[in-house]
Amino acid sequence: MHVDMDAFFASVEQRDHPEWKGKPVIVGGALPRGVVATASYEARRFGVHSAMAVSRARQLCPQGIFAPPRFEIYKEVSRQVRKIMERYAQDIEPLSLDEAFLDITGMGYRFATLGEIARSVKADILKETGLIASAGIAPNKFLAKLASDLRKPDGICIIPYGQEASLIAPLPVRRLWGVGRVTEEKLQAAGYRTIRDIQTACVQDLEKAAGSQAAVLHELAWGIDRRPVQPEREIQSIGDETTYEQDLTDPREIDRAVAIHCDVVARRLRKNHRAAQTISLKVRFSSFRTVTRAVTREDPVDLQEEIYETARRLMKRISFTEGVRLLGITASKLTEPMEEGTLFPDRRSALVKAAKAVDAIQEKYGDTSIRRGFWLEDQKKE
Ligand code: TTP
Ligand code: MG
Repeated sequence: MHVDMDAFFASVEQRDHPEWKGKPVIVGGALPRGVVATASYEARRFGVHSAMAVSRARQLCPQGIFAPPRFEIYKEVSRQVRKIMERYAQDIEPLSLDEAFLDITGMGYRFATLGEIARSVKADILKETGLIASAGIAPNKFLAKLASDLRKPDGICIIPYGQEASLIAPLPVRRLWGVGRVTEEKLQAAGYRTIRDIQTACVQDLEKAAGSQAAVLHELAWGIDRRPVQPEREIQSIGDETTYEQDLTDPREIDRAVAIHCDVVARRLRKNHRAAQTISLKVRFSSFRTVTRAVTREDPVDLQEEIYETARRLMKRISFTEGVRLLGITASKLTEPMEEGTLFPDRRSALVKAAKAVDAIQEKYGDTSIRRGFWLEDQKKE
């Protein structure tokens, strides 16, 4: 089953501003050159759609209500919807804030019909969030997503086993998963307009228009898609450890190694949008004696400075009487990152900004493009 919220951001705004119900609402960037994130169905009638310049939307729909996005609220609703979905499926694969695949294989024992499952999910979402979703149920992901879109808004569409190929045959080729504007144009130029045209084509001919995509498109056209629902498994911990080629004996070197592990762990936490309440330090000495010390903090952390400060406290609880063979830092008891400015607002928000800037640079130019100072000595040696 694929569940997708109708005009998601705009519907949330209409829910929270009841006077906007039934009116064209356009959610988009507040800047003059911003684009439309989404438009209510009332606004879509004027030709307004996602990714259109807000200025263009104003021309098409001068009476529209233009609202800036409130991502925190949308994320919260998304979490609520996710919780509802969890009642219906163990394996859930979110695609974005407002849509997900649910593997409902085997749910038949709780519901008399497939339609019943879809109605029940939609009813729960409406009751608990005040919002409307559309649902599609089909033998695979490609068809379920296509189905949820077919009867939008407030739609339920079921593609039963055996009817896959015939039901989608009349639809335009653009409905095939992976066919964007470019491929669509190529296919049309070669005379393929509907999915039926792809079904009846031979793969060799199709290759001339669609290249390496041809075989996949041919299968999709017949309603075949073998991709499984891939649930996000919650990560329980994030750790980083190194066994050193030569045992570390210099306290400054040990300290620096800990700082580096903290940096790696902090970055991975931020990348996964997680923060940790428990930090543990593992030390293995030359004799293979291994000690682990952990501390659980009240405030979840995701900055190197915070994790390092915690690790330093843990180090004080260990007596370093021999060489260090292995060092590791692990972050666990993972939760949502702290809201900005909750604690030590000024200092922390400066650190958060710095961390975000470094993350962005490393993301774009690679890990070694920018490093915190404590990494430096290593490179000098090299
Ligand atoms: P969609 O599900 O594509 O659109 P929608 O929910 O607004 O409308 P529909 O009823 O057709 O499903 O996207 C979900 C949200 O993601 C949407 O409300 C706003 C956001 N979004 C953008 O910010 N930019 C975009 O280009 C698109 C397509 C969506
Ligand atoms: Mg949607």
